[in-house]
Amino acid sequence: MDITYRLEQKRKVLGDFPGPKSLELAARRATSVAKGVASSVPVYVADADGGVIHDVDGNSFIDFGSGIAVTTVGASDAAVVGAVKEQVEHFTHTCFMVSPYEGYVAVAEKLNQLTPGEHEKRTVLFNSGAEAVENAVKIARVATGRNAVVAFDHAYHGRTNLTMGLTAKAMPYKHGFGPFAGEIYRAPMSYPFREENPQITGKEAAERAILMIQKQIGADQVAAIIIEPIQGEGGFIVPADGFLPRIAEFAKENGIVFIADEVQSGFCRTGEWFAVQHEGVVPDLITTAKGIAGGMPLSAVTGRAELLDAVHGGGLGGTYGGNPVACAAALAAIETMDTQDLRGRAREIEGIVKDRLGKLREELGADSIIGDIRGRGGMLAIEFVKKGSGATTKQPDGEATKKIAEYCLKEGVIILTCGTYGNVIRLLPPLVIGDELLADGLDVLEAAIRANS
Ligand code: PLZ
Repeated sequence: MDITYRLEQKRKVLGDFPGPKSLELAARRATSVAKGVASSVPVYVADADGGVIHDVDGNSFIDFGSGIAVTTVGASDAAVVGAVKEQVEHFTHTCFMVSPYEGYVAVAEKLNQLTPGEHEKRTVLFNSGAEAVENAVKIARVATGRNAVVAFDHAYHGRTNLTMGLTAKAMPYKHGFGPFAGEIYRAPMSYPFREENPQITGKEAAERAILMIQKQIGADQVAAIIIEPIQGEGGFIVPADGFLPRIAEFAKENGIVFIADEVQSGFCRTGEWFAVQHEGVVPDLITTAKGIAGGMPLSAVTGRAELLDAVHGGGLGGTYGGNPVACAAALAAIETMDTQDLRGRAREIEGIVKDRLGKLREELGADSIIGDIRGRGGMLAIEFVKKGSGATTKQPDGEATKKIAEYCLKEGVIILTCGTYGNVIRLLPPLVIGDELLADGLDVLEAAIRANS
């Protein structure tokens, strides 16, 4: 990695925060912004670069969240900023459905080339992850002439009506927002840390899901199986080896479209371009967003040409889908990922973090609150359990998790939680974070875990 940062890569908290400027903005927000939108931190952003976020009162936070896995190349990568500036000076929008432009085509070519599989591919662009997921399901339904869609326990696929239905967790995502779309079925996931039988293999866990599909839906009724190769909001759950390949194989045997939702796990985050590549799985459709465009809103469905081209002309689209500024940003972000070898950097980060956390777990002993350390690349997590329950009941400790995140924030490290039981801390630093800053952030996290052990 050879990066010149614009902002000093240092953590700096000036006593108590939120400071006066953040408080003033919070007061304005209270009377202007809908209460339903929650923010993880109480400070307002002035600037962000590399691994730091500066607030309006002069504090500098270490960013372990990347705006939920988005700013993989940083929040103001020079190449992305340059490409965006260049594009806005020419045109900000024409609508690809009205008057098309090269950027859209170039992003489609890039995605077809980068996604797994040597088959002929096509891509369609949208704005958000949810929109991509929703369209992947539409495509699968048209291509198969079937209706049913299978999602998994702990899944997160978005907040629109169809994707809420696919998402597992009720509070806060679905509560009160129904009725949900029909023909959505939920299959059991492979969740190694919480399996009743810890010996169950990935293949066996897949057979458990397949049996449910066969008995409760009928394989020939299923248009698509959708899965996050590493579940994000659900708790950074990495299925046991062999689970994904068997599910993909079952889909293939039964004419079911296998959709990998790589909105969170894609674009170098896990140490490969896409997380399915760790197990050599080739999805029929792949949904991407977040990291794809260095923070600009862009998402995509990429996959087998015969599936995407099964949709009638005019059947896919949207006013802003594949916005030219977002496309320019995507091409630049992908270039940065390539030239800075951010896949390699993600693997380095995995090594550094797992080494530190592994040592801490050893030191704190088997009955500590650290239940599980897992993840790949720069998508890593710690699942916390009530002290002493780790070897037996594995009782989730959401309280301790919250306190650890709060401790980190107070010390100037932004850390996100997740998980069905709210007991997982996830680490999603920008992959361009430097070693020193990463180590400093981990020092804080370690202290936070010790203080709550
Ligand atoms: N699929 C796998 O992770 C977005 C959303 C957090 P959008 N995850 C973060 C929140 O509270 O809203 C996500 C994802 C996976 C789809 C989505 C949806 O992407 O861009 O938020 O629509």
